[in-house]
Amino acid sequence: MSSVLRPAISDDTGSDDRGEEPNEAGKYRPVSTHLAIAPPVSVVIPAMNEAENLPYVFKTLPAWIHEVVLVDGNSTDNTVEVARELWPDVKVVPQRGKGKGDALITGFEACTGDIIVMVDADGSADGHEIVSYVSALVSGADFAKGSRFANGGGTDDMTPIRMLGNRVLCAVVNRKFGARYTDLCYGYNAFWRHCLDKIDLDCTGFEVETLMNIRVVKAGLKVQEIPSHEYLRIHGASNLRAVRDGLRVLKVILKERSNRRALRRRSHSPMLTTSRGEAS
Ligand SMILES: Nc1nc2c(ncn2[C@@H]2O[C@H](COP(=O)(O)OP(=O)(O)OP(=O)(O)O)[C@@H](O)[C@H]2O)c(=O)[nH]1
Ligand SMILES: [Mg+2]
Repeated sequence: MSSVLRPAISDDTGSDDRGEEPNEAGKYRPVSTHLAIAPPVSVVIPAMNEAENLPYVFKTLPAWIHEVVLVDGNSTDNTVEVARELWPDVKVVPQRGKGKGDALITGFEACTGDIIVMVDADGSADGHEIVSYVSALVSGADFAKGSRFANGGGTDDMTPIRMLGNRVLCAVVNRKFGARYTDLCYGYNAFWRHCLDKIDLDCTGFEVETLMNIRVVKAGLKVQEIPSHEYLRIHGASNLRAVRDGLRVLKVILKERSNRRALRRRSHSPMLTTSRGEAS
């Protein structure tokens, strides 16, 4: 049996169904009558004027998650009030700068869980899928990457132009970075917190998911794709602009590629030595 998946606590005394002592069992969050999970799971929700959609988002979040961190992008509707009403323990973090990337980076810093799940606030993501992401992580993956195009996934929310752009950019990333992704620009992903140290995120906009997907490959992390269904945004308009944001994604790909080349050149060039033969 895995060291992190254990039978759930079966009675009020806290002893599990093997009669073990409660001190250890108490750390596990019951998922079902036969399954519990040990690592605390934080859910980060970037939200900008999503008050009308939040009821649909929170409704699907599992009760066993450790915390919800909502990053508010200076909403002018009552996003924050609605979030507090729906999830009284929600941790609301005001955004420092602008853009979804900035919001996510801010949210990740505020998380206290070992596992972090990114969920959009427009009602397009089904929180019931979180258990699939978490299962992949506790089974050995570092990064569980949602995919609308892996077998079992789907989308109701992509225009043909966005689908084409995503496919082309995904092919470029696969070719240039040796990945085997079926999706590139998707906001539903999960990872162990330690990944953040290895990918050192530094971007502001919708290119954030692409940057993460490239850097996890460059860092040699173990990535597993999770089939996911993207539903239609329920209320309001998308903040994404296909051409503007597509170009930002392309720019990130090219920049990461040239960084990689520069690194390779540096590691292949003979070490410079001083006149006394010391490495400089
Ligand atoms: N805090 C914050 N959240 C943002 C910002 N921009 C977008 N978001 C949130 O990021 C999530 C994804 O944004 P969407 O506008 O739905 O973009 P998308 O999912 O790529 O596009 P659609 O599929 O058309 O909905 C939503 O929850 C937005 O509220 C921002 O600048 N700040
Ligand atoms: Mg959306």
